Amino acid sequence: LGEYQYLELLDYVLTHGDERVDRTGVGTRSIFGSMLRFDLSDGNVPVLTTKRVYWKTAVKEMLWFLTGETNIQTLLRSNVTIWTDWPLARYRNATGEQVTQKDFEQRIINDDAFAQQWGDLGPVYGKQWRRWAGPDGKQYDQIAGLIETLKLNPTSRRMLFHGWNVADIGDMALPPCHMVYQYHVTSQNRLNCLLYQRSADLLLGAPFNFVGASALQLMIAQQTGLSPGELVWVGGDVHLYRNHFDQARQQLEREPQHPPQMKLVRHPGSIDEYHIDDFVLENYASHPAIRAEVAV
Ligand code: DHF
Ligand code: TMP
Repeated sequence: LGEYQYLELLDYVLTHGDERVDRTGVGTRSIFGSMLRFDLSDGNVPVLTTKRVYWKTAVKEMLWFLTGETNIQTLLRSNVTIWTDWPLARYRNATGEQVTQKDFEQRIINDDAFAQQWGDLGPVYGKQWRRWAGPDGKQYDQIAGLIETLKLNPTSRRMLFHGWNVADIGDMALPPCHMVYQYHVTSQNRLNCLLYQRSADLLLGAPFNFVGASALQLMIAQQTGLSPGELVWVGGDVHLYRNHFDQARQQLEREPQHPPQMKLVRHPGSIDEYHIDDFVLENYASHPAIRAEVAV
């Protein structure tokens, strides 16, 4: 069961992680290099059961990446607040105004000019995935290219898309964490995905990344006439923040349940036409949510 692998990793980082100071100043225990494998072939998806995971939020985030947008306005309009902290910190630093998160979010939602000035994360995921700018000024749609290759040449070893656009890193609110997605088709027509994540907040971020990658794998499989296979997750710097240790211990005391199944209830004509109501999660029996602060 994939969730046991996750819990084992959580336990390992907690007990053997290298203690260090990180960019955020919070401090982490960290290990370098790990792999988790999740089997999606029987409909199961890695939505953790040892705590409640807000899977719809993670799927909405993935759908937002696919639109190519980088402004949090559309995310906020769909009630997703997980990216607010970074534009908010920037706004507070620039203006010295101690606006509350709620007020800031309302302003982004209602005031387009304000959103344009303060709500953009820079050329992050959506921009690089859908509109990577070449030196010639041409824009490259990596997702469309991937789907085309999956259909025309599924034995290709070049089926991937990448977020790490070196020239743009300096303009991003955060350089991409989930960075490379590579795909592979088996002789049984199963679509595998390997996600390379250079930096993983194991308690808060990673569970969302498993859900986002799974949802994407389901969509791409549907669009290419394949069935989902394995999701292989590879982490670079895999860490637990100091203020997440108690939450990790609490989670480790819980018994994992059978994973839920994610289904697509509609077959849209293209990768660009999915919305959140196309996803249902069945048999999700989870332990209660575990609250944790995100390090900004
Ligand atoms: N920075 C850090 N330090 N860790 C992250 O995981 C992270 N993730 C980012 C951006 N920067 C980050 C984007 N993804 C949450 C989950 C994912 C995410 C950002 C935040 C989060 O706070 N999750 C909570 C609340 C979920 C909700 O309110 O819907 C959780 O309990 O899962
Ligand atoms: P870094 O850029 O200094 O590595 O900080 C990014 C932090 O955010 C790090 O703790 C990893 C975490 N993170 C995830 O785990 N998943 C995500 O999807 C994102 C955006 C960030």
